[in-house]
Amino acid sequence: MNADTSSGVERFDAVVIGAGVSGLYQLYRLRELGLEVRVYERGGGVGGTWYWNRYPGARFDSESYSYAYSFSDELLEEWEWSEHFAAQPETLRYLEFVADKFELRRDIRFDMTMTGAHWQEAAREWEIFFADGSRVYARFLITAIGGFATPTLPAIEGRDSYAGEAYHTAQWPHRPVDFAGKRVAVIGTGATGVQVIQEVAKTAATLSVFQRQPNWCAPLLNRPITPEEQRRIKAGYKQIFALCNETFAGFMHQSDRRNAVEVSAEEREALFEKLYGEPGFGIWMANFRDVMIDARANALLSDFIARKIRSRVNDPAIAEKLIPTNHGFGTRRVPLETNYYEVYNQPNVRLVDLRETPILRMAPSGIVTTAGAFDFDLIVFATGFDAVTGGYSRLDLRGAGGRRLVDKWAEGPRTFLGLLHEGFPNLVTLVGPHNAATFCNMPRCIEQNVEWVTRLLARLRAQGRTRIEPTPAAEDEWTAHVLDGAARMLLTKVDSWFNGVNRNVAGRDVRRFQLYANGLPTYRRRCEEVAAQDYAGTVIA
Ligand code: NA7
Repeated sequence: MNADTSSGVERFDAVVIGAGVSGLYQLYRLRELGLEVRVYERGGGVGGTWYWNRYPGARFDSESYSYAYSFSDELLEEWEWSEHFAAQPETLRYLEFVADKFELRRDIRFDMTMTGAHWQEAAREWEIFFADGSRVYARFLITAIGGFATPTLPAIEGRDSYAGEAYHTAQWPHRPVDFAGKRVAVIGTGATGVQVIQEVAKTAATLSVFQRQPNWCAPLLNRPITPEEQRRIKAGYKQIFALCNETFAGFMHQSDRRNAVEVSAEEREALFEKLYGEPGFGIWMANFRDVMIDARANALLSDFIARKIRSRVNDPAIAEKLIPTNHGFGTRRVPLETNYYEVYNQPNVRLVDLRETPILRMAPSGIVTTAGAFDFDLIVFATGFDAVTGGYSRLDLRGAGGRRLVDKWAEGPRTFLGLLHEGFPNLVTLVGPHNAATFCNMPRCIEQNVEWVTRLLARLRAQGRTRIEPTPAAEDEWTAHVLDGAARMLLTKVDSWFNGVNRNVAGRDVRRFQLYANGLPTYRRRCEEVAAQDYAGTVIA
């Protein structure tokens, strides 16, 4: 099976959708295997998430060196990160460097938006459609669209009537946007909103933050990497990746074996204080092991963070508005911040609490709340994404017998390993729902995903097999494993994109867990067991 262009129709062994972190690596591996692979990318360049999210302040919450690809010693040696938590332009440069180094671009077609794909049973291939009207065929369809392919604008009456400058953070212009002297509004206070607010506050004449719900934020504590640290990082890559692979979510932070509710108040406070003073996700990932499971433990941690917020915000009334009351620390994605709380001490910054004064509508000059009309020169929508399954619900994906993926997932995702799909032969979803990569220091899980898929395709090829599909029983078992594991976590009791809730999208107001919360080591072990048993749970033909 090769790329067949003789009839004017392009046929591939595998088509990969997306040229972000996972698509680039999948291309590299499948090409190495000798397959004919083509990547189609919606954007004008490589980078995926890091191509689109160019808003000021966009930056890693993962230690840069823990986010790097681990597969090439040469690449690890050549690339130098400048900061412990690199900003978006540097990450994009890194991914461009990777694409150049491994000559990946020759197999990528840019500005190509996939609109759907239909499985053709007789030919055992996917017919794949694009927005420009073209189509190609592939034995395997591998989606590498990430979890944040679909930005969502707020469902506010009159939104499009606003006549000033307005940008969603994930559709940011490629030219610099100047805030100086402008009256700026930011809607949204998730991980993105927090990053962008910190930047805008530096230069805007006025900044109004429209907050519907506060999130629990913690210090990032970023700084440049010194030459000595650079040497140590390069010498220690093996240990860094080994550590990440042992941890729950692939970060360099191993959880504490103790329970918060069992130690003394002094011991508890000491660990909270230590972690709050350390860079990165330690406060979330290296905390007492019960804080994400036991509501009492979580309340102790939340109380500690609340005290920190009160100590950083001058106006006590504003501090209270910034403290979440409807969910505990870490039960939604924790935004990491740099002087975020201090922003609210600035005279040019105003917090608009939408629980007290909801938005009524948007008008040509700005935003109207129950407290009155506010005029703006520029509005930033940091309103998030139709995350994870949302990227799939906009695709016309039809499997065997014309069955639609959106129908299959109508009551929530059902998958095998978050990678394979009953009724959708030869469809592989990297970073798919119910896949560990959705709750992970992404590249750590992405490398696992890609390497597992590569081994599978090598096995099929070696034995001349052309079709794989998981059994309904295997999917049932996997879905139960995912949901049972999640049920013990406090994060399933809260509205967030983790649970597929996005009130800007019709039908997305019911909690349906779409991540994987049993941890990377368990996920890896389960995937290894399936492979070791010659892909038990699938039918190969
Ligand atoms: P998030 O985490 O989904 O945050 C979106 C924010 O926008 C959040 O504060 C929302 O408030 C707010 N929002 C959404 N719609 C509205 C409307 N209609 N009115 C007012 N406010 C609204 O997205 P992010 O981009 O910050 O982060 C996504 C992931 O990207 C992140 O977790 C990282 O892993 C990378 P709400 O909380 O729903 O009340």
